[in-house]
Amino acid sequence: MPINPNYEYTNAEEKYLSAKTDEEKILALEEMLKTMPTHKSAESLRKNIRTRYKKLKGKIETKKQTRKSSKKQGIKKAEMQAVLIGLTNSGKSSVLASLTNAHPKIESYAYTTKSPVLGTLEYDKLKIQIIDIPAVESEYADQGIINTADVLLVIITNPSQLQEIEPFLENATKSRIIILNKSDLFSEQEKRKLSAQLQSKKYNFSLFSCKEENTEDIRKLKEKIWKSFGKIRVYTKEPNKPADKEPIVLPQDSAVKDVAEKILHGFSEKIKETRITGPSSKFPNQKVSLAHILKDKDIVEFHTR
Ligand SMILES: Nc1nc2c(ncn2[C@@H]2O[C@H](COP(=O)(O)OP(=O)(O)OP(=O)(O)O)[C@@H](O)[C@H]2O)c(=O)[nH]1
Ligand SMILES: [Mg+2]
Repeated sequence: MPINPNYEYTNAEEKYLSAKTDEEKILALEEMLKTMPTHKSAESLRKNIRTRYKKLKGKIETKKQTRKSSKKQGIKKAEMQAVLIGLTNSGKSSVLASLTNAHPKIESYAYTTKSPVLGTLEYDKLKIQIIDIPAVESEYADQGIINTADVLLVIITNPSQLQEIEPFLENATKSRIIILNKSDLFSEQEKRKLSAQLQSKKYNFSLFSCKEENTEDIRKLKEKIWKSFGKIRVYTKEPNKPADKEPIVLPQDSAVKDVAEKILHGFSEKIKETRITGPSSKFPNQKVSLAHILKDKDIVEFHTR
């Protein structure tokens, strides 16, 4: 459908096309938004411009943020790191408080969180670092952490917010969990509808409430978060002793040799015999080679020379 642009719009568009820097592009896009036709048939164009605008803003923010980078804020990346992403007031800090030992500032007004807050999620003796960052659309946003985290926890209060958040999530290959927070504000029927909607998009999602949280919901969400890292946990055991309570976390499809090397570099050369009990063994105490591929929750017993 023709959108019949006026002179100002055409002019702004030309500026955009000939812009050399991101800052020039942003200015031109702002002008395009201001001067573009307001009628219905121009709606998809407006959306398109807005998306371009937000993406560019995100990019410029990243540049700024690398200066006052996350290193300066003293965040050392843990083995498993997830970041809470969402618009302001979606409840990111509340989710951090529900899942971890952290006590972030939680307020009903917008843009409460102004710098990253760290928390440690504990699940089954596993420790997962969770970072609450300022709202993606805010001037305090931190693109750097979004890019380095292993898992993105996208906090929304309505599926429509996903479109607004998307331009800020450049690295689409990361594992993502959509958490529809404040589900206490919906009726049972509305919740079923929302679930069906998210399901139809094949999202990995959970409905959650920080107001009506219960231990079972929290446990399930923690489990989902752990699973999204795609790792396995393996318990080591000394002969004639019970297995260690603390698991060793490894990438999926790791071998017995990888466990040994993770315990101590060079340790695999000292191993005389390995016995496995668990999902990857055919029977308890099965003797296996260093090349044996492990599964989640295997117990590994090393006999050294
Ligand atoms: N009803 C309801 N309110 C919630 C829930 N989770 C958070 N809230 C409220 O929503 C408001 C915002 O919560 P925050 O956790 O500060 O939100 P945020 O996403 O961290 O917001 P900013 O840091 O300001 O961008 C607070 O008043 C919370 O009490 C929930 O599950 N249900
Ligand atoms: Mg917050």
